Amino acid sequence: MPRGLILKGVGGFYTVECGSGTYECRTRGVFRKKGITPLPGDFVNFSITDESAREGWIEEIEPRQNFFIRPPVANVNQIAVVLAKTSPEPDFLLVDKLLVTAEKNGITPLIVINKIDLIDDKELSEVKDIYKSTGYQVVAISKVGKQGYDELHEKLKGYRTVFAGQSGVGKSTILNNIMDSWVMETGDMSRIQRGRHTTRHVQLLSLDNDGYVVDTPGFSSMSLEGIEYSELSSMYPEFNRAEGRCKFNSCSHIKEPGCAIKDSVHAGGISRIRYECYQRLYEELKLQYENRYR
Ligand SMILES: Nc1nc2c(ncn2[C@@H]2O[C@H](COP(=O)(O)OP(=O)(O)OP(=O)(O)O)[C@@H](O)[C@H]2O)c(=O)[nH]1
Ligand SMILES: [Mg+2]
Ligand SMILES: [Zn+2]
Repeated sequence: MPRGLILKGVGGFYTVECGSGTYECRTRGVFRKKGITPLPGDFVNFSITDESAREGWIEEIEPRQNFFIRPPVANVNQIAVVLAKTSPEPDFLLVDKLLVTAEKNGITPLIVINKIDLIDDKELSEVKDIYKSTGYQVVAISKVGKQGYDELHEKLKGYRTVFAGQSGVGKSTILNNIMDSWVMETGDMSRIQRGRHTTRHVQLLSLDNDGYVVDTPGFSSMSLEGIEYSELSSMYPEFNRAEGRCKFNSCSHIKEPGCAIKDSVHAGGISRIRYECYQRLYEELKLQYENRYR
């Protein structure tokens, strides 16, 4: 039975990509009975019912490495967190929520600084410095002259990447530019809609370098799910390196004396913005925990 990857699902039909192109597949009632809905990003085994019409049935869904509810997509292994230094003003807390979610799910984060045509080198360095000690990959890009896009294309190679971030940072613009240059011809390729309040189907776009990309609509807020406040610091990679040197073993890096994290913030090793987001998320998660039985 051929194995393929679901690119999208619309009205009970799933576009399944395999080595020889795409097939439009329906699903067996048995999935519905089990309460399983196939998602874009699912790897499936399918049977071909009509080769010339390229139609088939999805027979099996492979176990998922992970899945998101919003956007509904499975098996993502990279999150491109898009931000801009200006227009809109960056929401660093949202950026950290996305980065922490990536860490929690074992997904590689990629930081994409967009709209660099609107800022100078000094401002760009300021943003880069925030994430320097995280060790995360950073690319700086602009739609003007497609600056940095080749480097971005390179970073997408071999990954299934979901683009996420605040509304207006330019995710759809980036996806459209990527589509113009690097998307494989698979069926209908309607352009990604811009602006707010546009409903559309989540779709994996197949790149020419074994990469896949998914756009998401922006959001103004997001809550962290399934993370304990006590494990938050382990999701800040730059904290992990300094952690052993805190005076108290159980240091939460909030109020304790002799905290190596706070020392590092003062010395400029760890970014103050990252630390302040940590503090806010810690308090938020602690409150969630304390109210868990209410
Ligand atoms: N100056 C400049 N403007 C950009 C750049 N990229 C995107 N924009 C503009 O930013 C605005 C928002 O872009 P979108 O691509 O719709 O942003 P989005 O992140 O998809 O927004 P949502 O779908 O609401 O989440 C548009 O007017 C774009 O033209 C860039 O590199 N430079
Ligand atoms: Mg958009
Ligand atoms: Zn500490």
